[in-house]
Formats: sequence, structure tokens, C-alpha cells
Amino acid sequence: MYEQDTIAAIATAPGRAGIGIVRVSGPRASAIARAVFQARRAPEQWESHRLYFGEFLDQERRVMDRGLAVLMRAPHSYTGEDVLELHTHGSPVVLQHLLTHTLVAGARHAEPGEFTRRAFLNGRLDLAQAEAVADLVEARTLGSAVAAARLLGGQLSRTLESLRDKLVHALSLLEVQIDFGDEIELPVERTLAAFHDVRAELVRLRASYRAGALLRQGATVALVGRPNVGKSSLLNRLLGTERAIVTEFAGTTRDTLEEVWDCDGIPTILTDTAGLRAEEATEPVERIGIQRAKQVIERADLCVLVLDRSQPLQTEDFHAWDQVSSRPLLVALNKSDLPPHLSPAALPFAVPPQDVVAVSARTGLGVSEFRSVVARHLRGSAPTQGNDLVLTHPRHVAAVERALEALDRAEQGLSAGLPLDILSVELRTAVDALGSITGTVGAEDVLDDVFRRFCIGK
Ligand SMILES: Nc1nc2c(ncn2[C@@H]2O[C@H](COP(=O)(O)OP(=O)(O)OP(=O)(O)O)[C@@H](O)[C@H]2O)c(=O)[nH]1
Ligand SMILES: [Mg+2]
Repeated sequence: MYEQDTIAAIATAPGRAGIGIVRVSGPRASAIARAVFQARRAPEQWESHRLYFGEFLDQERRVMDRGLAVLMRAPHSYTGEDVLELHTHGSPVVLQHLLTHTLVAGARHAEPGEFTRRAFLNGRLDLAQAEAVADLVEARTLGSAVAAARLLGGQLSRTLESLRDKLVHALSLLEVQIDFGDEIELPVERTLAAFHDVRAELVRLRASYRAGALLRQGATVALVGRPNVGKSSLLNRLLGTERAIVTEFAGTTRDTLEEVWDCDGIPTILTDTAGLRAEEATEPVERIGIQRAKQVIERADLCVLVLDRSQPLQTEDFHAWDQVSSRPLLVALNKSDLPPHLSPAALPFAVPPQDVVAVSARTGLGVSEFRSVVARHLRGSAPTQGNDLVLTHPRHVAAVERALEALDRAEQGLSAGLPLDILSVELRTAVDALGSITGTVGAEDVLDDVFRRFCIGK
């Protein structure tokens, strides 16, 4: 299936840490343990999945560190091969030397995602689960992690398998009909009924992609408005840190500033921008800042027009409105801790009342409501997370699309009276499309594409 060599990599993040792990997988794992680790018992006699205390040796057999080692014997390991983990104190120097020693002792440096690729090739994970491993490692919010964990748990895989089984059943009925049509007559409606259910579930899955993609890829939200309304203060309040500089002077923020913000589980890039005013009225740095703000407005999934509620609207507020009015939009009435000059109901802007939120960056008033309004906007009409199964990957939704198109063609073909074997080709296409998600039907280039995203050591 693939070359049975032994691979090794540092599995923990770069930099100093309490513990660092070198991971080895392949037939030479136990021989490598013997070369680089000295314990009371020889690795060949170790129990599987049991930690042993000992000393890590460099190539001159000097002791570099002491710590723990564990062998997880095939097939009961992550990769399905013999896996060795060496747990050192997390010194990058020791880890690097230890890795080099494993290479000298017969391992090869692992490619990104190669451990997980082996897990897939050995049937320990299917392709969708392998992708979930990468998602879990990369998850930026708990919501994303939970969606990835669900994928890793195999819920999508099981659902797809059962849909696929139904189609295969329909296909076999059809093929019997094609081969023995003269002797037995199966009502075509029965075959079709089987794939109507499948179609309905696939349509639901396709619709779930918007919510799923949001959890995996996140969204971008821009804070915009005239100078001094409190955009930077609001960013700081939402992040819970003093990230952006705030002063009482208009024109404080010159450049755009992006930070990751957990918006009700949606990993969001929140951008603070330079206050918008007529560019002619500004000096060069501020002018460039304003141009950048305009680019951010064009790209953002959602713009938040920030107004200062403690003052009447100014010409610059109308100017800012003109910049954002064609974009998906919310209005934040900031400085609501001060006596108000603006009423949410009487704003001269065409914004539905539920999209106007009174907040105070200073006191935190209204901020949690603001967060849920933003989240509601980003989710749009997408179903809520709940326990629903959602598609999170463009690769998965593309395959579901292919399956649906094939089913549609089959249905049309049938009503147009096309021969049954054409119908069967379409059903086969749908079956293969679903199989490609879990890797039941897989081309090498799909595998390369999936595993390229991984970090080394995973
Ligand atoms: N009372 C009150 N003051 C606020 C609030 N938010 C911001 N401020 C004050 O308003 C002033 C401007 O705040 P910034 O956050 O720098 O405003 P900005 O919109 O980022 O301004 P530019 O970067 O110049 O565009 C500062 O003095 C803040 O302390 C609020 O909710 N209530
Ligand atoms: Mg600012």
C-alpha cells in the first residue's frame, strides 16, 4: 500500500515548554527506542501503551534528559503501526537532538500530515475524520473545536455511509432490472423512492454548509465610523484587552488592526479602522489609513457603523454611512453611558431597528447583546449549531453537489424515458461522489490535497 519505512517528528509546538514529544511510527519504532532511550527493561519487553521512565541518549550515548517513553504496538495505535512517543522536558535543543538521533537510528523525517495519512491508509480513520484532526488542531474557538470533534467522532461518515448504502441498493435493483428485465419486472418507482430520501438528506446537508463553513473558516467584522466615536474602545472591550490605542483626540487610529475574536463560537477577525472623514481634510498618514479602512469595508462579511450617541450626528457620520450603506451592516450606538442625543428609533439611516444596538465601550453596557446580534447576522439564515450535523469543508459540499446533480439527471432521465443503464451510470456517479468524502473512493491527488494542510508531527 505504501512504503513501510519508519517516520519521526517533533509532535509538540516549537519553543520551550514543560514537556516536548518526539513521535516515531513504523516497524523500526522499538529498535529506535532501544537506540535513543535507556530504561531498566529493553523496549522489546515493554508492555504496549505503558509509560517507562528512563534516560534519553545522544549519539555519543551521553544522557541529554530523562523522561518517559511509551510504545503503542500495531494495530492499536494512532497510525495502526508501532508508534513510539518520547516525552522529554520541552527543551527545543534536546528535542532537536533526540529527533536527529531517531533519524540516525533508522527513521526518516515525517512529511506534514504523514502520521494521519498512515492512520487513513491503515483504516484507523476515514478521510473526513483525518480532515477533522487538522481542523481540531487549528480550531480558534470552542465552537470550531466542537464541530471538528463531531466530524472526528464519525457522525458525518456514518450518515454518508447510510445514504450511500441506500443508493447502492437502488443501483442494484436497477441493475437486476437491466440484466433480467425480460424475466422480472421491478417497478421503477420503488427504485426512485429509495433515492428520494437520500436526496432530501443531501439537500439538508448542503444547506448546512453556511453554518459549518462559518465555524471552520470564521468571518470578518469591521468597526467603522467617523473619528473619536469609540471604535478602538469597542474593539478593546470586545477582546477584553487594551489592544488598540485610545485617546480623546480624533484621528488616533491610523492603520487597520486585526484581532481574532470569539463571537459566540464563530472565529471572527475583528478589524479596527481609521476614523472616516473627507480625505482632503487629512494629512498623508491618515489619508492612507482611510483608504485602508475602505478596503476593509469592501472585504468584511459584516460592517459595524459606530456612532457616538452622546452627540448629535455630524456631517462625517453621514459620510461614513455613505461608505458602508451598501454592505451588510449593523449600527452600534456607543457611549450610551452618557446622556443621549440620538434615539435608535429616530436615526436617519435605513437600518432595521433590531440591527441598532446601544452599547458603551466604557462600561460594557449592551456588549453581550451586541455580540449575539453580530453572531445572528453572521449565521444569517443558516441553521443554528445545535446537534445538527453540518458540512464544514468545501471539499465535502462540492461532493454533495456532484451527488445531487447526478441524482437530478437520473430523475430527469427517467421521466424522459431514457434507458435504464443511463440511469444506473448517474446513480454510480452519486455513489462515488459520496464515497469520495470519506475516502472510500479516493484518488491520490485528493489525498495529497487533504494532507498538505497538516503540520509536521500530526
Ligand atoms: N463615555 C464614554 N467614552 C467613550 C466610550 N467609548 C470611547 N470613549 C472615549 O472616546 C474617545 C475616543 O475613543 P477611541 O476609541 O479612541 O475612538 P475611535 O473611534 O477609535 O477614534 P479614531 O481612532 O480617532 O477614529 C476616548 O476618549 C474614549 O475614552 C464610551 O462608551 N463611553
Ligand atoms: Mg481608533
